[in-house]
Amino acid sequence: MSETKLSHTQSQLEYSRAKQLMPGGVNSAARAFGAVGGEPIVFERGEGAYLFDIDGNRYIDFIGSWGPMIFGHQFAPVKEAVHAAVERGTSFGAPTVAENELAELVIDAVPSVEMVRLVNSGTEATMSAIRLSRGYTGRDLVIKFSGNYHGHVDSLLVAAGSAAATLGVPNSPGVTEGTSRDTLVLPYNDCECLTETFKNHGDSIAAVILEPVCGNMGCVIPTPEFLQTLRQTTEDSGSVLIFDEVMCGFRVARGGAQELFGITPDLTTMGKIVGGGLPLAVFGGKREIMQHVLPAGKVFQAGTLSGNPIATAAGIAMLKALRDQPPYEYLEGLSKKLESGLKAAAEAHGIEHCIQRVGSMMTLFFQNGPVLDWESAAKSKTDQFSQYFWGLIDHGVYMPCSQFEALFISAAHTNDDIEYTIKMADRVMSEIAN
Ligand code: KE4
Repeated sequence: MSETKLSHTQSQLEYSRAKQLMPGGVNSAARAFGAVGGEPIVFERGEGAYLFDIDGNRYIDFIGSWGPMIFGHQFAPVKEAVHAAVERGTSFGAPTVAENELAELVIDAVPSVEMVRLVNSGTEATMSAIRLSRGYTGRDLVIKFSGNYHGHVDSLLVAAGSAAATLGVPNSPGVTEGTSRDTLVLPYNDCECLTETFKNHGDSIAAVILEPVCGNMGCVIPTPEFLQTLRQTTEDSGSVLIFDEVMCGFRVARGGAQELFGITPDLTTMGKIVGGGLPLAVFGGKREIMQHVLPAGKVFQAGTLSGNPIATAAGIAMLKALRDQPPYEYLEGLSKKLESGLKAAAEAHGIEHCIQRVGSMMTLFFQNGPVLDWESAAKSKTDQFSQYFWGLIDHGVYMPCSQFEALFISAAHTNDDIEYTIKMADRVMSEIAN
């Protein structure tokens, strides 16, 4: 169901214009509402916990630009830092002090990171981390997990083959057999399959990459045993363990999932929050590995706008705020309240549900759960999710536009916002139930 009672006249006009200019009228597929039907809403501005569309509707925003807005939109320290930086020029293509400052703040926050390289997107970070792992180990194979998304890196746009632990098959036109041949796709949280794969391929595996808290199949949490097995098997075989913390980094804790779970990866990719909403991401980790990146080492990596003055200014302001006024306790209180409120609403109307949450990222699955991997996530009733999504839109609440995403709460959200959201969710759930 994608009809909505709010007026979206201007949005519809702008969106039909956009569809003539850009594929699907968007600059990222995730925004096109493909998973919920209907047409995307066109926004004019964000302020704190709210988004305002071009028809003048206000929404409580639970996407937060897919993660970066942990302090809400127009966070003053970031805004001021960006304005000041613009006065000094937007890009020099040469070293600046700000890059050193941001690098030190990342290293200070994330336990396993001794050295970093700044890039422009999460995709660039994971692509570079994979290349570095292959260059460092001299091996070809990379393991990823079904339901994990690491950006549109050719070698990671790979679906699981027919049986588990088979060589991947391209899951996008344009990705060649050759590119996917070196990628193994395993089920998430499956220790046996992981151990078996290392037994069969161990000394050809360059790296394992995973979301240490998943957001891209909805919020799926690794079991402690899975994390330990990952660390042990990669250590034993000399493979690189890459935590893709582009989404959960600085989100679930200042030091990310690795701080929360006490597991130390070899490399970490970070994005979203670290750039304060500007195009900036990071890959980093053990100095011994990072020293292989050109020009210190031989693994090629470069980028015109990497570490540019505006994005680094935003990132510095963001990481200083996370260090000096950590929002995590406040976020935990609001997130717990939202989780229990949504649970109560679903229970009250007999809707099958399972809520999975780590800190201020969570997913309401329309099924009984538990959701441990892609196979179980895929059992969710996505039609009910679409009804829930559009029903909330009508009440001015903007949830992630897919069952297989996580929602994010920010430090700009208030108790009132959460209570209102729960109330509206209760109304929408009663409509779904009848
Ligand atoms: P970007 O290239 O979009 O900056 O980052 C790719 C990426 C890498 N790793 C993880 C764990 C990610 O979640 C992402 C991007 N996340 C999606 C949301 N599921 C971004 C939204 C979009 O693609 O527009």
